[in-house]
Amino acid sequence: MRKKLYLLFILSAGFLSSCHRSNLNYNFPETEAIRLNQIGYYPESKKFAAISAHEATGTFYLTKADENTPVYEGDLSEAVSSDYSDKKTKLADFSAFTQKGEYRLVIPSAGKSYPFKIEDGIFEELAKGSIKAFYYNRASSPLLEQHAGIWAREAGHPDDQVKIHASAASEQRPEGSVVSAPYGWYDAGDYNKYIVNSGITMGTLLSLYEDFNDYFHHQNLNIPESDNQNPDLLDEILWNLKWMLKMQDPNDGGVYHKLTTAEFEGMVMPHEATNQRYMVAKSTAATLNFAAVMAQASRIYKQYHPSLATECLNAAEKAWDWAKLNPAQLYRQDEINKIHIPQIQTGTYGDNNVEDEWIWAAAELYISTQNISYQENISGPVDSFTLPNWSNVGWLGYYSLLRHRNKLNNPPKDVLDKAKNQLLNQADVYVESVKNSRFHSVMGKNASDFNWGSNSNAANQGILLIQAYLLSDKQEYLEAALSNLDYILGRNATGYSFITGYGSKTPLYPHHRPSEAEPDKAPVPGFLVGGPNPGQQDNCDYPSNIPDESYIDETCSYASNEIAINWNAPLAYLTNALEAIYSK
Ligand code: 9MR
Ligand code: 9MR
Repeated sequence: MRKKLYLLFILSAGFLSSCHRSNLNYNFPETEAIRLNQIGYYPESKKFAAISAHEATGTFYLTKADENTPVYEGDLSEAVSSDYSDKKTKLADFSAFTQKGEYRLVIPSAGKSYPFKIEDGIFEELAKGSIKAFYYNRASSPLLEQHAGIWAREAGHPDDQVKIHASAASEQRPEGSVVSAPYGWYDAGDYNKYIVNSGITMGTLLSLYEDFNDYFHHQNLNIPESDNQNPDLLDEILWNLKWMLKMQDPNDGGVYHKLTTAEFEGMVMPHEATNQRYMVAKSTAATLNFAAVMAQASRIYKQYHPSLATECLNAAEKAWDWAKLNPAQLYRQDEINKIHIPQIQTGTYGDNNVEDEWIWAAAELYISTQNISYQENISGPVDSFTLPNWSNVGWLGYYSLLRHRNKLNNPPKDVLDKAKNQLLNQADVYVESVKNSRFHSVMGKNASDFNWGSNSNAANQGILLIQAYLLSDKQEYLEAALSNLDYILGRNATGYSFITGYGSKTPLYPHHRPSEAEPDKAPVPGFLVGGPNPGQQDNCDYPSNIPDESYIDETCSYASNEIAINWNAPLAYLTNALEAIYSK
């Protein structure tokens, strides 16, 4: 039985102070065994903590963070087992406690948790930080102290002298000719810029703006453009958009796969990473990602930068035409390296199936132009729902079609109905899976949730649930989305809050060159690390092979502890969407 002990304390201030002087038996040592959202909870939302079953029995308590007096107590759940290990957890449910403040959770057999808050706007700072992270990864710009604080740094990578690699040579732009493609965000812990991964990243951020634009008219990120009249989110996205436009060959509309050094640079600051950069091979996947992003951007920026919006739409149509003529230009780095020098060893983002890219590009072009001829490429049967990732973007297209369903010329009713059904069915599956989950989250139901960048799966599942909420208004979808943010912020098998600088136990050694190159500083904040990945492709010394524990906070570990723009974008979506919804 839960007892609302705190009600007693408001009866008399004298009772409260004498109570907290005498009642020392809740003063337990802090333990990381109690897994909870290390930032906190909304007053009205579900609140759970988890603990491994053998460490916990009986009753749990909530105390104020700086006092040892219990304000709430409850019973731990029965042990919940895992489908892919013999580990069990018990859950503490304190959803009924809604008093604002700062607390700790105490389990006498284990200790007391990190402090956490119950507040309105609990994720407001994190929501900003998740977007500000993109600013910190800007290429071609110094970061000034007034915006970047201790992470101020010199400009790196002007990218105004990029060489056309042999794989990208054309009549007008022969091998070795020089082009300019400045700006953009570094992809990840490395300094290269890849169009395919920019695709899903930009699509996710632009969709965040389309879904919640009101919210962004008040958000201040303290970036160099914060003083102008436009939403900071759109200013930040613009930094990468300007770069992407330069990745299109104006002569034929094809888009280069990436702008990169031949090999990864060392662990140095941006301005010290000065090796020659190349434009490498045009590809169908890059060109269709580009078409989708430019088409979506054209409708969003129309109000702010009309001529840029026109440029984007023209670029999108030109890219589409190139893809029609070159539908099977897959990016095969091994093949390129057999015939060209220098060999290119950086990230491949090779995608052997571009069906989903056609769907996404067609959907965005159709929405922005209202030209029904694009329906040809989206009217095929919608398969079951598949979670978006950099190589699987079809559902970005369906999300957009559903978002604009009431504004379409001659809407493809059949496609829209199917997409809506499949989206809601998947959301129901996610809601169900929380019920038997060891960490009370959607994330982690299946061992297959844990791959390279697994934390982005948690965030992308959250996006699906927010889409379901927007279509249905059902609170349970919102709660399920929140359960995955709780997972990311510490209610998980590792005990880490996976975002640099946000939480009590956070990654200190992310695989991120600017963070590694200045080891005396805290890592650059606001970045979501990849997370548990039993693939362990980096051969670092992991503490566990169990899928949800296969994570190590070491710079060595690019397969579990790197950061990346396509992982931060869904984090930004999830946190900002929740804040936008809960602040209404
Ligand atoms: O730093 C690189 C990281 O961004 C990539 O995700 C990773 C996989 O492609 O590769 C990292 O670079 C490593 C390279 O692959 C092998 N030599 C050591 C490099 C730094 O750890
Ligand atoms: O996120 C990518 C992951 O899905 C792939 O399995 C992995 C190996 O190809 O590459 C990841 O992307 C990396 C990219 O290749 C280079 N920059 C860093 C990216 C994140 O680790």
